[in-house]
Amino acid sequence: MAIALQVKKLTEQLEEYNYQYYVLDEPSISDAQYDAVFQQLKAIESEHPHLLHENSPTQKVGGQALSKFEQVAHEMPMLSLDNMFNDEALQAFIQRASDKSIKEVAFCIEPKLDGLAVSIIYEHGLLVQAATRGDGHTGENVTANVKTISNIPLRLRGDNIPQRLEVRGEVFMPQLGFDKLNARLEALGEKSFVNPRNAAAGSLRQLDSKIAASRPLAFYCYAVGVFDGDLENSQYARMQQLKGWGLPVSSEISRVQGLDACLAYYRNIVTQRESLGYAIDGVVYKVDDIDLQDKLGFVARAPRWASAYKFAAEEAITRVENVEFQVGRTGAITPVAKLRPVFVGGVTVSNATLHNQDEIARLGILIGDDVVVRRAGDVIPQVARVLLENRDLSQTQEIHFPSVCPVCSSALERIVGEATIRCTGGLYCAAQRKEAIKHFASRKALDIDGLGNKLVALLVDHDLIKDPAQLFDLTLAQISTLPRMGSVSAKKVLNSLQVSKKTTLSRFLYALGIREVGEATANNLAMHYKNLSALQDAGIEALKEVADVGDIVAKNIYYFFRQPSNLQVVNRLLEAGVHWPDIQAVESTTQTLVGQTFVITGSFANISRSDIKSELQALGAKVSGSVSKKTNTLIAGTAAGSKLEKAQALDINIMDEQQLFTLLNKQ
Ligand code: I6G
Repeated sequence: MAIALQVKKLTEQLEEYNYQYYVLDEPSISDAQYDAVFQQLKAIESEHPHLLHENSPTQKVGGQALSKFEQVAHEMPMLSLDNMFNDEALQAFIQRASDKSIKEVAFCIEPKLDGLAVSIIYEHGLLVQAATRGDGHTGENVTANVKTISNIPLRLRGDNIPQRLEVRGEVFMPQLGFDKLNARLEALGEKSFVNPRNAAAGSLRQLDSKIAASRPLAFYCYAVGVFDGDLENSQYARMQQLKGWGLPVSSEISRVQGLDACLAYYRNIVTQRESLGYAIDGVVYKVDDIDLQDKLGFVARAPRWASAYKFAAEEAITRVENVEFQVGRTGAITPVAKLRPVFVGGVTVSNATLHNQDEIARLGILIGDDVVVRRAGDVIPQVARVLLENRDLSQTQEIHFPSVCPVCSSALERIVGEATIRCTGGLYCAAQRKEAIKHFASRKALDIDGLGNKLVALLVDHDLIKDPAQLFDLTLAQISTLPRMGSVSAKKVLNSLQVSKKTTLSRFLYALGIREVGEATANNLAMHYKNLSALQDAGIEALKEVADVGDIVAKNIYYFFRQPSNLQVVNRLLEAGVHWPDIQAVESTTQTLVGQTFVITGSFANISRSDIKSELQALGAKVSGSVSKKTNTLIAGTAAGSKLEKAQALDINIMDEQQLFTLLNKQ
């Protein structure tokens, strides 16, 4: 037999065995038999390297280490899910979906794995890219690591596979593999992982894919992202399609109707939780009908057609050894219980927030008390209750709320109607200064690389900066004389500071740390006012016209810009050269495609699809995933499939790559 044909046959044989083993859970041969075929293929590939394909089943071993992960923009944002914590919330979710439907609504349900979300793209059936969720818009390119995960096919099998298909799902580490990995690390004298989720995250973020390959990771798909062509119109049926193409889908997935069946599924999974062999933290409910999903749409960053019913938080008993008072960015004083370390909800907990003075009174807690601590998912550990029956008055002490700020000794104030007590020191208070500067430099704000918490603390403690604007006055000499800061790191920080000056109005507004102005509100303000001075001049009533801005937020913004010290910081930042593109000017000169809807299909020789999408959006266009009567133009690359046919049938304008480049004004 010709060697190339033999390679093809052995490859197909191994792919079929993998499918039987990992997807169907029905192996047809022994491990030894599998290994014999694997070794045969490997031997041929090493003798005939030109026949070695990068997606060969032998290539699940990792390759050269990377120096860093590249950033990947998601073509469709990777959203998060809303959470539900009781049966009533589930009932309300089902009701909201049912209100939009004339038929009884079916739900596709599956356990919520406690791992990391990833997006995997297949083109012409071959795995070409895998990325972490990141912030939902941009993640890290972890293709080399994901390719080593045993149950992820490097090539899809079967018929009618979309030319381009993005699958989304969870990478996780099964319990058995986790236990073995930790035993191995401990035997080597290395640090073990605290829980399977951290182990999965640590493994997926290995720059050396050979290390990732040695880690027992697994994957289950739970959604389709972008795709060409047509898929089934039901979530459940889509998941079965993915399974048919060789992708692993949870065997617990089910389609049911009605509250009783939805609740029964949840209760059943709770009883099975310990025996599943992997960590889960709830159950995900999705409206099954994709048309109904589209009708329900999205709210903020989560779909209205899906929600996660989370398991009750885990609890453990421990002792309060002390209570400390932390000062936050806005001066809020938060009492924090320092606990005898206890393992709960997958991590060792030694701090729990007591929120405020009212909560201390409500709990009736004393230092030295035994308490029940509760932790769910990523939520900050809470003290659920005090075990009064264990209290020994000779061993307990009352908690005294400080009468002045524990950091700067400024007076404290409590606004009527608010539970929070705040330090009045503002940026005079070193704690508020540190938090304000950390916030200013954070990723969603000015994103100053290298300016981490430790360096901020050093800068403030050495009295080098008192507010964010002074960051831009720092000199090489000042930074490099700080402990553990050589001149190389200092130069990097100065360079990052320089780079960060070029920003956007929305990042700048968020960075200012105005109380209750988060990322989304900052963006709404920027889009509404378009420039800083219009926003600064706006009155409270006018501010309330901006999306998501209510009375309290409007007042926070208004008074922020009436405070001379804040205005001074803003002006000094502008003088230091912090700048952003003028939104109005950009819009009037470049928003040439406003009101037009584009669809992109096929492959392009000189530009990626995500770049086409970003460029069109930058010109004001809407980019949609499917062709309809509302589509103005289809951008069709090579091997464009059913979207091209549909666009032709609907007589929609079609552009090829060359015409697209003309439109985008590119060479
Ligand atoms: O975070 C998630 C976990 C599980 C999900 C999800 C899921 O389905 C089983 N599905 C969606 C649509 C999203 N997040 C956004």
